[in-house]
Amino acid sequence: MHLPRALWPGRELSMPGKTRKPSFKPYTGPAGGWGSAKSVNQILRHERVYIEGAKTLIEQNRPKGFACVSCAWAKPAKPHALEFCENGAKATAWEITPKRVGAEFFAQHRLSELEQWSDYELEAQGRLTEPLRWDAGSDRYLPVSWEQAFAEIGAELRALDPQSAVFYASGRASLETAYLWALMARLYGNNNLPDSSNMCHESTSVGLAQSIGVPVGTCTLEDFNQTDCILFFGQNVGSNSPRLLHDLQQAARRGVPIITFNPLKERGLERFRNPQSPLQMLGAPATRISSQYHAVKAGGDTAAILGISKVLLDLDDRARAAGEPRVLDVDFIATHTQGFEAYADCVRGTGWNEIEAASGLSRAALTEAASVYAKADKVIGVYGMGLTQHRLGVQNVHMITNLLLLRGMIGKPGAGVCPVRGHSNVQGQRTVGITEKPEMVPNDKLRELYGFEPPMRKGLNTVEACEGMLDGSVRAFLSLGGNFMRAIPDTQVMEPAWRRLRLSVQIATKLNRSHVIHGEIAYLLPCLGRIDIDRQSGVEQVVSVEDSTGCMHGSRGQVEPPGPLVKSEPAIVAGIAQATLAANPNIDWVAWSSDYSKIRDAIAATYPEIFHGFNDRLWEPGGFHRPLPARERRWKTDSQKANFFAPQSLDTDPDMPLDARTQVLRLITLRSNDQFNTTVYGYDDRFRGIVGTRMVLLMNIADIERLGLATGALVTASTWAHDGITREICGLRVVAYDIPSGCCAGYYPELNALIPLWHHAQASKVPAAKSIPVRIRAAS
Ligand SMILES: Nc1nc2c(c(=O)[nH]1)N[C@H]1C(S)=C(S)[C@@H](COP(=O)(O)OP(=O)(O)OC[C@H]3O[C@@H](n4cnc5c(=O)[nH]c(N)nc54)[C@H](O)[C@@H]3O)O[C@H]1N2
Ligand SMILES: Nc1nc2c(c(=O)[nH]1)N[C@H]1C(S)=C(S)[C@@H](COP(=O)(O)OP(=O)(O)OC[C@H]3O[C@@H](n4cnc5c(=O)[nH]c(N)nc54)[C@H](O)[C@@H]3O)O[C@H]1N2
Ligand SMILES: [Mo]
Repeated sequence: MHLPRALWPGRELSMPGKTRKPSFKPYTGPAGGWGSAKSVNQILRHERVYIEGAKTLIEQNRPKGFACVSCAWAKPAKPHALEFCENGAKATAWEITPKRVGAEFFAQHRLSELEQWSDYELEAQGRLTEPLRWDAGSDRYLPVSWEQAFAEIGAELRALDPQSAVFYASGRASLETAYLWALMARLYGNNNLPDSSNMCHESTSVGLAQSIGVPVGTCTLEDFNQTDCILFFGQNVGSNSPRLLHDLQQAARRGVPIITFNPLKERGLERFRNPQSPLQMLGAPATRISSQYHAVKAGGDTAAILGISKVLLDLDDRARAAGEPRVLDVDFIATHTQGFEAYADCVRGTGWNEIEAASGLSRAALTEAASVYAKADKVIGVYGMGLTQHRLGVQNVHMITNLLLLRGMIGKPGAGVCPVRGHSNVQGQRTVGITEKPEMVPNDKLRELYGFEPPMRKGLNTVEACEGMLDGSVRAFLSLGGNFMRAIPDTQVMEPAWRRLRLSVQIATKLNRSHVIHGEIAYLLPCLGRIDIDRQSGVEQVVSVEDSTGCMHGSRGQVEPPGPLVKSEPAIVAGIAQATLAANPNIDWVAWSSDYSKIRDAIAATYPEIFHGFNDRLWEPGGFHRPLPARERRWKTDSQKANFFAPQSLDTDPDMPLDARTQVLRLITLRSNDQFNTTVYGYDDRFRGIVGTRMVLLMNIADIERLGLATGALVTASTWAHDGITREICGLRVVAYDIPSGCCAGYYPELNALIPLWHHAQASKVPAAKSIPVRIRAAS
């Protein structure tokens, strides 16, 4: 199969009104600081929400305010004067923009034309305001009534085999909406509930559950106040969870060592100046964040952690021989864990040459990291996509947990494992039932409460839903937010399959590519965002979310909705459910969507351990925590212990060619400082010194020379694979960058056509977006 040589999106637009010539110049400022203040200013002005935006930002992440729609980082009980960051402010401005995209817009543009638009242009048109149905004759979206939309969607779904419909969720919708969405799918008859987590922290859900018996992290904000050492793997805090920088800054100022592993020197992990502190803005020096910075090779973390473990075992042997206090927590290991011997054997049996080659780090560097860890009493291991998005992403999660278990760093104050979640409620959606795995569902409770037999067949995750579209077994795709067609791998292969769907239904705030590529019958349904005031039967409703630390928060909308025809997400889900499902005497969709406190009662009845008294606890300052057995050293694993796992391979991308002089590089796809996933706010990445373009390839100078390329030259990247499919992206500009030789980096989602669908984590099926084997050649 040969796909066209791709330069997609066909063209790039700069921010309207000012065309910026692409330029590349290392950024010398800290994260935060005046650069951040300026950037917030710019987006408020650009989205024309200066006064409204400033007022709204004050309510961000505050008690009785709204939970930020950007990242999932924890919200403190005692918020800072302004509890928002540069990127949270961008997300807010982007959502409350007064720009609108309604029927007049679609009357002017056929979908075949909109397909040529960039991600930026599509979303920048503004908020969707009325329900739309694709009209085949004119190739346009035409207005339709909600009644008609629900009726046709319901009729189509009823006519299909329930196994052939998919209910995708991006991680932004509230706990209330997510509960209804999952219940609707199960009443309809399947567990086809893939979500964005399948491309993200599913390696965490699988790996941590096996290691310590909980699918989520064990740390709270209080642990960050008490910790005396932080190990930080593969997460770009400055761009993707900037409020965590406050916690890191406070720790760094207390002298807490922060040891970072990342192939790129991310500015937020180097230096930070708090833009909300007048003193710091007026000249106090920026805080140094990382005390050690190790530029590990992409896919090299397992080897790096194995190396650190090796030093720890050596230090422990010596301490024991000298009769000194032990370095390993031998009591913890004996009482609470299983599998230590096998792990220790693997560590002792692996040589330094192998470890250095696979990690790209020297023995001396790993010894330096281990020596600091060995002396600390309360250690937190933080990580992000740099660990999860690899072929052996689950192994990476096991490895960071092994490292913490060696010294008893789980289940005590100031210590623990801390995956930094992505979407603002992605963790919560799983907690209230969005999962394709029936064993994660309280099926007995569902039977008892709603008197039906929940489906027990495993549902489709994201990769499997794509496979189903390719083989034709998936016929309908309903999307609760997100931009599936841009976020998934192999976008060029998938788009034709997506067009063969019988039914595509998109519930969304803004226009994106997954809406303009569509099925035979296609609906685009506009919904309220979390910052909009949501009135049902004249009464303002509130919703709730779970943050990265397992803490639940209420959220109250602040601004008038974008138009009278826009419905709330719970109302849309209820509308589809009513039109699709047989009446059930135990379920009143209208009552639920008119009063969300009734949905919270249903959530509390289904998950009493976590959500008892939900409505009463909704506004507890700082939120309320879900119980986490691992925090109390109760291990809900098969062995009833915390498990060590020996790695199966040192390289987390074992199908990459091994030869160091190979022509194949490991491509890391990542986010800029000016995007939220597929939402592109602009074409600059301030921290990486890239201005005016996203079509870049960051390369080590030695690789540029070795491959006969030149800085600034245009190149083509093609995937190294043997499945007969040509995957290519041309028009990428080479930027010489401080990145380990053998690795290169570029932006998601522009490069997603290069990731084969099968190139995913073995155990979790998370696409291995951080290590794609590619060849680079000069543009012909
Ligand atoms: N402003 C903003 N905030 C966001 C998002 C956004 O797009 N914009 N997205 C949200 C979502 S859904 C998510 S999941 C999170 C994502 O937040 P992150 O987890 O930070 O995800 P990435 O930007 O993909 O970057 C991952 C980091 O891992 C590093 N890395 C790459 N490969 C490796 C490796 O093999 N080993 C190690 N140690 N490091 C590696 C990269 O250099 C980069 O610094 O952020 C959330 N927050
Ligand atoms: N190559 C590569 N691919 C990746 C990644 C990577 O690092 N590299 N990261 C992966 C990760 S971690 C993730 S989480 C996925 C993200 O995948 P998705 O979650 O599917 O994508 P988003 O870009 O977050 O979705 C943006 C769209 O959501 C809609 N939206 C925004 N707010 C709301 C709302 O309140 N309600 C509703 N109904 N709709 C709303 C808007 O229409 C907007 O266009 O991408 C994955 N893909
Ligand atoms: Mo994510």
